[in-house]
Amino acid sequence: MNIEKNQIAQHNDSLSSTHQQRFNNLKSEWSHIDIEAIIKKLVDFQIAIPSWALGTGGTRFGRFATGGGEPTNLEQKIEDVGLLHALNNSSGAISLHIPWDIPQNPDQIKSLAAGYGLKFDAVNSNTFQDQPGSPVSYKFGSLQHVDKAVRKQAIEHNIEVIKQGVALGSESLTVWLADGSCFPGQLNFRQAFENTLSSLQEIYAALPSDWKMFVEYKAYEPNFYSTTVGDWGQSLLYANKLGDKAYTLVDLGHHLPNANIEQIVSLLLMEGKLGGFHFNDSKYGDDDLTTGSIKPYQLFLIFNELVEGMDAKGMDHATGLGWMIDASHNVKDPLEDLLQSIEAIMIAYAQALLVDRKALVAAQQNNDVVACQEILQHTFRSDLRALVAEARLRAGAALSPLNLYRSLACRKTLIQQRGQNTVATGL
Ligand SMILES: [Mn+2]
Repeated sequence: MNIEKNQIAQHNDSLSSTHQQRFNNLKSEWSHIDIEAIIKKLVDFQIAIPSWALGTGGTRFGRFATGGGEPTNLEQKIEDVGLLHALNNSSGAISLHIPWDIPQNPDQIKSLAAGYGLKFDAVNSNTFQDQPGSPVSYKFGSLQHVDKAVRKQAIEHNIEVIKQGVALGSESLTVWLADGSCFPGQLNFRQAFENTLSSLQEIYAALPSDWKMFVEYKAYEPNFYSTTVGDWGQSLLYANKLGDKAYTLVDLGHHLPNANIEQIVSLLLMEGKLGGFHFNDSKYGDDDLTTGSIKPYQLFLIFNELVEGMDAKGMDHATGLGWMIDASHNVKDPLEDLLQSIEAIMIAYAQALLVDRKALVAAQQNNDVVACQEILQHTFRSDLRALVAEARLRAGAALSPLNLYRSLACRKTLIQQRGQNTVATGL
C-alpha cells in the first residue's frame, strides 16, 4: 500500500500545536547549540531495512503467525520498506539476502525501489543453510570446510551475490558465516582460519573496485563450541589480511554478555576498519529484539563513540558506515517493530550529537569522573523526541509514524491486498 502525501499532512496538522510547543521548549533549552545543523544530520541519516525482517520471525521452537499480509515476493518487500520510509524518512535503503530475494529483473526492481526513494544497501550471502539441490552440504561449515568442493561452492555463491548486487547498484557484500564447531576436537582452529581466509581472498578478488566487504562476527550459534569468525579480533584479523576494501561489521547481538561494544566500535573506527553496523537489542544472547527496547543507555553510549570517532576521522555520519537493522519479530507486527527500532536509533543518534564534546574532553583531562558522567547522562536523560519528530516533519514524513501506521490501519490493508496466511521468506 502507498501512503499519500495528504494523509501525512493531515496527520501532521492534527499534532502540530502540541509538537510546536514541545519543539520550542527543546529549542530554548538547547539554545547554545546549532539545532538546525543537528536537524540536517537527522534528516540525512538513513538506516537500511533487511528484506528478511519484514515477515514474522521464529525461534527454533516454532513460528507463530502474528498479523498476516506478509510480503511474499521482492516487490512486496520493497513496497513495505517504501511504506516505512514514507512514514519516517529514515529507512531509505533495503538490504537483500540471496538466495531468498533473487531479482528476476534487476532493472525493474531498481526502478521500483527508486520510486519509493530507496537504495540498495549491502547484499548478504547465505552459506548457513543448504539450498534444495545443492551438490554439497554446509553441515560442517562453508568457507572453512575441510573439503575443497564445499569451499568452492560457497565461494562461487558469494561471487554470484556480488553480481546480483552490482546489477542493483549495491556497493557492499556482508559475509556472515555460521562456520565453527559444536564440540572440542572437531576442528583444527588454525586450519579452519586459514581455509576461511583463503576462501575470503577469492571472494575479495571478485569485488568491484568501489565495493566494500563486511566481515561480520558472532560469538556462538548455530555452532556452540567455536565460531570461526567469533569476535571483533578475529574479524579484524581477516579484514587486515584481506586489504583496504575489507572491514569489520558489528552486530549488537553477536557478543558475549556484557561485552563493552562502545569500546569495540571506538577502536575499530580508530583503525579505519569499522565498516557496518547491525542494530537490534538483547537481554541474554542474540535475541534480535527491537533496538533500544532493553538497553537504551548502551545504545546511546555506542552512538556517542560512533559520532566522536567518525568526527575524529572527518567521516560523513550518513554515508561513512553501513547502517542496518538486523532483528527478528516473533510477537509484534514486523513493520511496527521496525518503526520502533528506527525511532530508538534516531533518538540515540540525536543524543550523541548533543553531547558537549568540549566539556567532556576538559573533564577527561582533569580526571573529573563525576563531570564526565554528568555530561553524558545530561543528554541521555533529555527528551529529544520532538527534535527527531521535527526532522521528520521537515523531510515530509509523519510526526508520529507509529500512530499514523495504526490510524490508517496499514496492516489491515496489507492483509486485504495479500491475504491472511502469507509467509515471507527469511528467518
Ligand atoms: Mn547481523
